[in-house]
Amino acid sequence: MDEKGLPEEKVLELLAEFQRRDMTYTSGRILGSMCTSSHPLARRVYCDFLESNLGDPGLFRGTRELESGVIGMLGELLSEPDAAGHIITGGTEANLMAMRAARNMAGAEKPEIIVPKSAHFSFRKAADILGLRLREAELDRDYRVDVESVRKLISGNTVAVVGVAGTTELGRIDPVEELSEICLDEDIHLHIDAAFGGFIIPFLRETGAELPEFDFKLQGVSSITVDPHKMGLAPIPSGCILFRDASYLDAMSIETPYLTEKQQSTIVGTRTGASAAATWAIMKHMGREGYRKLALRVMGVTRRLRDGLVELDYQLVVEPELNIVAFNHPTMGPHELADRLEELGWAVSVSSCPPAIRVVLMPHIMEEHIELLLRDLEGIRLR
Ligand code: 0PR
Repeated sequence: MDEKGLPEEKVLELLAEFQRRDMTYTSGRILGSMCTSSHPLARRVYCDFLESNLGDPGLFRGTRELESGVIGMLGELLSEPDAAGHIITGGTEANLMAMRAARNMAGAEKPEIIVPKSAHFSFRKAADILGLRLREAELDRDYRVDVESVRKLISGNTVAVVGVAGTTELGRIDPVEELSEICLDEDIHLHIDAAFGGFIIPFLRETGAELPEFDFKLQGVSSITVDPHKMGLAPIPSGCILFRDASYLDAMSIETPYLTEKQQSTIVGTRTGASAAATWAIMKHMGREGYRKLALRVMGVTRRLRDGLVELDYQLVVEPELNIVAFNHPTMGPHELADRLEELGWAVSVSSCPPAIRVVLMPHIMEEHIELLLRDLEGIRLR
């Protein structure tokens, strides 16, 4: 640190230089992210609530009510209006909390969790932090978890089974109904990672799309991760963990002797209320109708990309169910294709299972961006 401070103007000037090196969502060039431009209303509210601290909620009673309000709205959306939970930093923290609750409730000697091979890497972190053995279930030909494989991995030490509603790489939805039945029979915590899918599957279903059930309507589901900072249009960080009832939060609550709340179940102590306020604002502003329209729009853009790729003889990994398209060049490997696209200014990501170029059609990707991308992909095909 320098001895003397700089004038504000100078600091801002320096920062602008750094920020110019960042990519922007609005350029339409970020094709592999699950985050997107946040709504101007959400940004404004975020700044307004910057100083609130939900780690000491008795001081910020209004903001605490906003957090409860979001939990209520999301609980209702996911078929359990009395669900309990918190607004936290994102899917990683939500999955960690779910695994912690499941472990504490079960009390197994050598706790194990069963996750699909397609599960997000946050479960590896959770297993490491919580001392859980991670068992990976196989996928079927459609890249959904193979239910028989899950069944075979269940043992007396299993404390949780995880299903994914909207996998990170391909946007697949696991057969949650069958997982729910197994977990009810075996009395095992079933956690659904709908970090990505939670803000789009329910709305697509409302428009008549034939997508499977994945939420608390299925009695075996104990907890759900859903991230407002993905398809919910909330600013980063905003994740949400929902439990069927408050007993799961009690199972991991710690006494907090001198704070305004006497028990705390979140991992983080001092934590911003800005995320909860901004998420509340955007959900109130969008309403179900707004999210339905958004879901239909991104699926339209997804279809345009899918059709264009097929016309150009690129190979789709699977028919997209949600707004993620994974594909391959008929001869060139995905890493080489990713490099070519990068040279042309596109930031794509490469999936691992199977290796393919993966494009997430987030709300910042417009039809015109896809037309440009397809033109570049055509150029690559002709070379
Ligand atoms: N669960 C699922 C199904 C996810 O896809 C993700 C993140 C998480 C949990 C973890 O969420 P947080 O990252 O909020 O903790 N999926 C993306 C991924 O890891 C996140 C992402 C977002 C990656 C933007 C890149 C990027 O530019 O691929």
